[in-house]
Amino acid sequence: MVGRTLICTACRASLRGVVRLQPKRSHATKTFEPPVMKRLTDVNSVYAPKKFDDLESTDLAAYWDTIPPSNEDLEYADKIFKRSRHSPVKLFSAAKFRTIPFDSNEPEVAFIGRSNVGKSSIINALTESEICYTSKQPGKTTEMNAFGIGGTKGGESKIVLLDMPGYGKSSRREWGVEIMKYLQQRKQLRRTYLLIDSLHGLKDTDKEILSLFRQYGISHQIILSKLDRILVSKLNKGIKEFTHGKREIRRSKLKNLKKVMEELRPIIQPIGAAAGPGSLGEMLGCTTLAKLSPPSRNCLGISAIRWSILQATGLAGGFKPEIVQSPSSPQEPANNTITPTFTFDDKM
Ligand SMILES: Nc1nc2c(ncn2[C@@H]2O[C@H](COP(=O)(O)OP(=O)(O)O)[C@@H](O)[C@H]2O)c(=O)[nH]1
Ligand SMILES: [Mg+2]
Repeated sequence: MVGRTLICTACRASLRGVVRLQPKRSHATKTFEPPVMKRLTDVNSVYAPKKFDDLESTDLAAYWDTIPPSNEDLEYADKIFKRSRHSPVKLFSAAKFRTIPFDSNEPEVAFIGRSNVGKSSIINALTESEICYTSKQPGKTTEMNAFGIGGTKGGESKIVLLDMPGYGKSSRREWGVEIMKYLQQRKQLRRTYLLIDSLHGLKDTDKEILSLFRQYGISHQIILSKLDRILVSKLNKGIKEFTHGKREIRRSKLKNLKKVMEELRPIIQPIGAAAGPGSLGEMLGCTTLAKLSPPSRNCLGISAIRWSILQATGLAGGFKPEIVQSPSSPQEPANNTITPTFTFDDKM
């Protein structure tokens, strides 16, 4: 009873006209909102886990030197990669660089990384298909496999995705030789995506390949794969809950992912001209185990990778490259180069 004043009912009734002891009940239920409660709600929405469907493009990626894609950009990218009767299509498999068809016109992007890092699974997720063979056992992809996407009836594919044999466990030396030939000499190659397992981080072999990229000026970007492994609360136990349960990610896990990316940045973008051109200042992350709700059903982070591929191949924003045909041989593009339809004269 300490601190409380007791007032008899009669006095209370007479006092009500002079001092408002308590808000009228009808008034209280309609408009009275305790300010403290409101603040708590705000705090909760800031700290509450993020639902898969509420994730923003910057949640699973770092855009240090580039502009994050808008929702319209991501929708556009999803449309280009939409599965159809003509997309994806398998174009070729080659164990040797010299056996790859040299006269193709489509821009290419390649996926490389250690065995089992998830290269084939990412291509399947990008193409909404099972076109690539995936396996728990490392070393199962033994050739360079090319898949075309965005094709139409009677029209060739817009972009070619290359699934490469992995390095590291169960890999073979000659695969590395052929892959390096492809990366150094393929004129159609626009960007190489190096996959890093988000849980294991950069291994020595990854660092070696990064230094080769810089040495030979090969345009490259990092993708952190298997994000589920660092976004779940309890590894293994939490994975089912993550993919099929609440389908949400704790804010602390998202913050930790940003930290992982920041720590990798000085290694993938070493400072100094002598180091050579580093990775693109944009790091993407994805997991092929967790999907958005229908109708999208995209794996987490996949749309951002699609948008990045469109940018790498010059297909973002409706840019249409024109293939310059050599007059002497109409079958072959001159120098295999793609030239934009751009003119310097001012006649409009
Ligand atoms: N936890 C987890 N496992 C994955 C993910 N993507 C692929 N895997 C598994 O990793 C293994 C290797 O995948 P694969 O795509 O064949 O790797 P590749 O050797 O780099 O082509 C397979 O057992 C996949 O099911 C992912 O996002 N999260
Ligand atoms: Mg594979």
